[in-house]
Amino acid sequence: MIRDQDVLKRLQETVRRFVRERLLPAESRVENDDSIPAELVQEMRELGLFGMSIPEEYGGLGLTMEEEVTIALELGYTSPAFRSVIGTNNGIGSQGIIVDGTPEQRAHWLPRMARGEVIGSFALTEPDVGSDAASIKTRAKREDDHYLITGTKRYITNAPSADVFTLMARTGGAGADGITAFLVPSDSPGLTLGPIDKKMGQRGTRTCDVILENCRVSKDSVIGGVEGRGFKTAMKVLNRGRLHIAAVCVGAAHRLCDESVAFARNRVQFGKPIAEHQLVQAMLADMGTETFAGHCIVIESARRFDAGQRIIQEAASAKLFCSEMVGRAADRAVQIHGGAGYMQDSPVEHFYRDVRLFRIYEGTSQIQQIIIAREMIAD
Ligand code: COS
Repeated sequence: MIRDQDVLKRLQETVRRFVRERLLPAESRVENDDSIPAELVQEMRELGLFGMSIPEEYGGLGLTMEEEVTIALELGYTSPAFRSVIGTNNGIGSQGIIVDGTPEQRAHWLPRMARGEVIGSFALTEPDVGSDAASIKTRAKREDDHYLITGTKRYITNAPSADVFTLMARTGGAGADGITAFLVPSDSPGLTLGPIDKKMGQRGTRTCDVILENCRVSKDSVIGGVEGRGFKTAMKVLNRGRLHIAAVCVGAAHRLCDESVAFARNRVQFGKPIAEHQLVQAMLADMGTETFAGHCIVIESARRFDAGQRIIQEAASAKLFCSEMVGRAADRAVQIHGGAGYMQDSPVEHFYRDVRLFRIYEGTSQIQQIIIAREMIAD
């Protein structure tokens, strides 16, 4: 649902200009420095990008899902690391509080998250627990008016800069019902961070372990104030997150198309631009068609989300299709660029590595397939 076409169009144009004029020129700097320049983070704050999906009553832009994916499509056009800076505050780092938090938790955290003064992060994955999210081992033990949490969380996006974690820990027995979602401030006693991970791509995005040793948090830090609801909170957060990631994938595929067309029009082989060779045209056509298909699946799924429909299958389908699709687009883009595409100064080289993660995080392609099939069979 788009509430006001003109307002959204203005926001979209502003973000598009920001991406093309400010972020694109900084891509190689981010690759080399493995960090996002502070002045660009500040500009993102000023544009309100940290609070896109946070309700207006808490100082955010309160975008609907269709509006949010429209902006995510724009942000996806550049290095994914830029989107990651604001990604957790809009998605997995804030949505748990928005969908299941108490009024006090919302009032305490959301306004500062919306302004980008506080960074939220999401801690579900563990050294031995990835896809099988219901089997997490981190334990939270209640003692008087507080909990003591012990365990390790792994590959946690934005953990090095996070102020608060939406963190899943076991308060009950085995399985999904024994899991509780906590809001754990990063300065809680007993919480430390591991060294920053060295990754294949997405340079500029920081991930690391979050280590909890009898980490003490108040009893009021249970999201929604009720134990045993953490798994469902996590799943609801991921449904929305998967749609957002799908939009980012389509944005990246769009960029790969544009780079490939521009290169193919200029690169001359056998006496004419390679864009005039039919085998190159076939690759361009496949990229263009699949990008368009991804765009359609994202917009339609977002509309269904805004209409209040159950979109578990749609979100998984969008994530599956778009993350696999952008992988194929990146592969073709490198192929069209030939040797130049294999060089680090080519824009498509880092995308080739960056987009690989989309098929893994927020649920692997295989997990999305399981979710889709289960929904189809249950229907
Ligand atoms: N949305 C809303 N509710 C959901 C849900 C979803 N996407 N998926 C599961 N649930 C609910 C179920 O309806 C069930 O509720 P009831 O007990 O009321 O019936 C409950 O949660 C338990 O679900 P289920 O029995 O399906 O749990 P499983 O252990 O079989 O696991 C999968 C389900 C595989 C779908 C889940 O573990 C998953 O998504 N794994 C991937 C995790 C992931 O994305 N990790 C990436 C790291 S986070 S960046």
